[in-house]
Amino acid sequence: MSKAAEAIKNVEKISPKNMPLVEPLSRGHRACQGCGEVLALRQVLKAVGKQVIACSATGCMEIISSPYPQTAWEVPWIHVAFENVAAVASGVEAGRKALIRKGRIQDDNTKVMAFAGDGATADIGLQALSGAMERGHDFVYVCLDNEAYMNTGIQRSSSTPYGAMTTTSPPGAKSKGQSTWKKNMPLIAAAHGIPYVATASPAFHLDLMNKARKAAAVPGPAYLHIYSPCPTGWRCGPDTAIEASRLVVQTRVFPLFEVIDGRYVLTRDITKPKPVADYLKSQRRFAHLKDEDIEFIQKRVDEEWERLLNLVKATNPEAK
Ligand SMILES: Cc1ncc(C[n+]2csc(CCOP(=O)(O)OP(=O)(O)O)c2C)c(N)n1
Ligand code: SF4
Repeated sequence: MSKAAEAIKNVEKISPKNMPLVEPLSRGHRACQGCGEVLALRQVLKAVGKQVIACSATGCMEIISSPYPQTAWEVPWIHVAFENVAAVASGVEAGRKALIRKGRIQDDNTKVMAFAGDGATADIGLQALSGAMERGHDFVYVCLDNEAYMNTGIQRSSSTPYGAMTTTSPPGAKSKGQSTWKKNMPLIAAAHGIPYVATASPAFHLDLMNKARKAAAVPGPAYLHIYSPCPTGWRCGPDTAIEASRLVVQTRVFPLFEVIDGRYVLTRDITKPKPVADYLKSQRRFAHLKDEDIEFIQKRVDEEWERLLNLVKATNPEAK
């Protein structure tokens, strides 16, 4: 059995019956009403608990949780630059290891975790993240993907989906909105050969929380990529985050899967997918798209799903 699979085997599974009561991210933060990103963050922290040192890149979750002299964090927390959260988490983890080796502190299984938006992860902090994964630091990196640079006013990122309206990808006579396909960060993380990679969505909260627990349990780097609706930036009502989080999975736009020591596992098979149009039509950032644009997106989503199934087949030869 692989090292990650061995560690995951002993993780206590969260169910509605043993839902943790701990709230490492307290009430009273300043996220917008209906923010899906803060909900995802809360779910992760409830699952992992208080034995955490949190490193936060600049972005929405840092701004809304830490208006000095107040804080919503009930665990040790450090705010670092937009571009280097994985490097700082590496330093914290290496420092702890050295102190444990010298007998200066006890090894109490505290987990070092890094939290960052998609802009910090897929664009400006990618180099630091790649380095930390390659060096094999024992930490969990959580990308809270609201699909744009929200904190500074809804600019596109390389994780913004094709066709979406942002302030720097405005639709018009000569533009369909975002002109490139969303960067596949989970597969980029998996290509580093790290022990654990997973995608999650806050509508499937038990799945999300159990993946967070597994990520914290594996020795070495773990990467969690969490779909995080932003009603403010997506121009939607504050009651839309969960519905979007469900539809994105049911339409296969954002598949739920794990990569455990290189082995791809689909954690929710979508045998009867809803049309991608159902997902797109529920959000105003896609309101300008024409039928042919939606057809193009549907075709690409179908292709990406097939590609994922092929990865599952290729890495689970015993299941053939
Ligand atoms: C080097 C650098 N460039 C730009 C900024 C300004 N800045 C702060 S937060 C942010 C956007 C964050 O976007 P993302 O990481 O996607 O997180 P979100 O706010 O969407 O949660 C930007 C551009 C900065 N702090 N540092
Ligand atoms: S701008 Fe979006 S991601 Fe940021 S706090 Fe508001 S709803 Fe959440």
